[in-house]
Amino acid sequence: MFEYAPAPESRDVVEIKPSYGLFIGGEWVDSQGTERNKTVNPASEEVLAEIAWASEADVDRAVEAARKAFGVWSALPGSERAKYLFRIARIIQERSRELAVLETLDNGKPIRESRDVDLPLVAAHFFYYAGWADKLGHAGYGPAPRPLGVAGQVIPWNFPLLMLAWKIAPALACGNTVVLKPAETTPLSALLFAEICAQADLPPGVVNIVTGAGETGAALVNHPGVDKVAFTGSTEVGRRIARSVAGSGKKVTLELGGKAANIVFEDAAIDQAVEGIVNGIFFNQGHVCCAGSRLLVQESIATELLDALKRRLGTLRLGDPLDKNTDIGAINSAAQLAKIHELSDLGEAEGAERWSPACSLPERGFWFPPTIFTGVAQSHRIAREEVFGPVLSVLTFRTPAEAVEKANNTPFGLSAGVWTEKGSRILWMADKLRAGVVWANTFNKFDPTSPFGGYKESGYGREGGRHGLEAYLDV
Ligand code: TXE
Repeated sequence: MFEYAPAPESRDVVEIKPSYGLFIGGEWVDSQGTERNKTVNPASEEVLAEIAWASEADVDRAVEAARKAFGVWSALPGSERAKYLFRIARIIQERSRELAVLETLDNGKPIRESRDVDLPLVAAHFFYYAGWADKLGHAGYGPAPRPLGVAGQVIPWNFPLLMLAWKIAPALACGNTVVLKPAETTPLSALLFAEICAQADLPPGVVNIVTGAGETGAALVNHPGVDKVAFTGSTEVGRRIARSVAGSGKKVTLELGGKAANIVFEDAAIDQAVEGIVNGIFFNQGHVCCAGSRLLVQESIATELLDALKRRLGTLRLGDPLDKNTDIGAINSAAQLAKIHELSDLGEAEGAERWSPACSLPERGFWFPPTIFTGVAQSHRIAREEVFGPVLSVLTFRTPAEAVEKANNTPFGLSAGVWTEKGSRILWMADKLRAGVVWANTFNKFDPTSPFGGYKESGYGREGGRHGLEAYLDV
């Protein structure tokens, strides 16, 4: 680590209330249950606010409000719905500094990422789906695409506002109404989004936000008034949801875990690949479902590549997420930190070799240094399970066929990366890799026009692009 001048973003740009209720039917209401939760800043463990935990009765009220609003919202011409979505997109842009700081405080991600990646993508998704709202009767959908009704949406903590945008923007564009539950450790940006809906004069009940833990999520997805379930989170909970709604007639999309291979061939541009590997696994502390958590490197360049990668890791700055120079922020929660420790310790116990650059961790908060494991076998749990942290497992291969075999040797199938200067090899690999997204000579690139989603245990359904609309329409 070398010396640098801190450049902290002001946390005063956002006002955080001491306590929050639920946003139901366009109003802030208290939860009917007595339980409340505290959300903390993972970089300091400071309590940011008290959050209501919605009970079954609260979920009931929210679904009722969404049902009532559905009649009005779905009957609006698409061009009218578009105006609301464009308005929301513009307010997000106007308030993006506030939203970015809030996201960083509640989640622990570096401000550079929330400011330059999350927020621009959030606004872009609302703009993109606003553009679709008046075109749904055309563009190959036939004469009568119909919204599904009330969407129950449950999202995780790694990209709180972006996951909200992925879910709410297409749902609303198609004429559905929404009850959304953010993750228990990162509710604040969704609550500020509720304020933005009110600021945009969105009709009451079109968007409802209920905060709470897994029980609230379960009450929502199992509610008989919900027509469509959209979930992003762990494979385990996704499985539970799929089981519990089976036979209910609800449409379901699940976006679950991943264990992506980032595959580097000997003819790749090494410097570019190193940047892609770093971005692939250390972006957002590795709290990314499509993170490039397995590096597959061709044996002939393994030493050279690893040396370059280690040199680059030595330049990463870990620390205050509000500092604009920070590359690696805080781990989102004590529970997630414990999971990263457990799997990493296991990696060592199973015989892999662990390496981290010299770096001091702040005393308070939840932190984990960027870490590389070499000598990893395919059977090691660290090579098979999602760590969801800044931990890279390195494996080697000799031939393209072996690379494909190893890359596909996982129960997941969300994403993959290929680094080579040979175009024909990119096409061949993209065809053979069982992954919903294959990036070539880049990684973690997102765009509202592109469908995203997994094969196998990574879930089903697609979000983003035209395909993302299909999850919210019946024809
Ligand atoms: O996820 P959960 P957790 C993976 C990652 C991580 C692990 C655990 O490997 O280490 O999951 O994270 C709500 N019915 N991913 O425990 O529990 C919950 O309140 C309905 C990958 O945080 O799946 C939260 O809003 N909802 C992933 C959301 O589900 C339920 C992102 C996700 O929490 C519920 C997050 C239930 N029974 C974690 N139980 C990705 N694909 O990006 C919980 N929830």
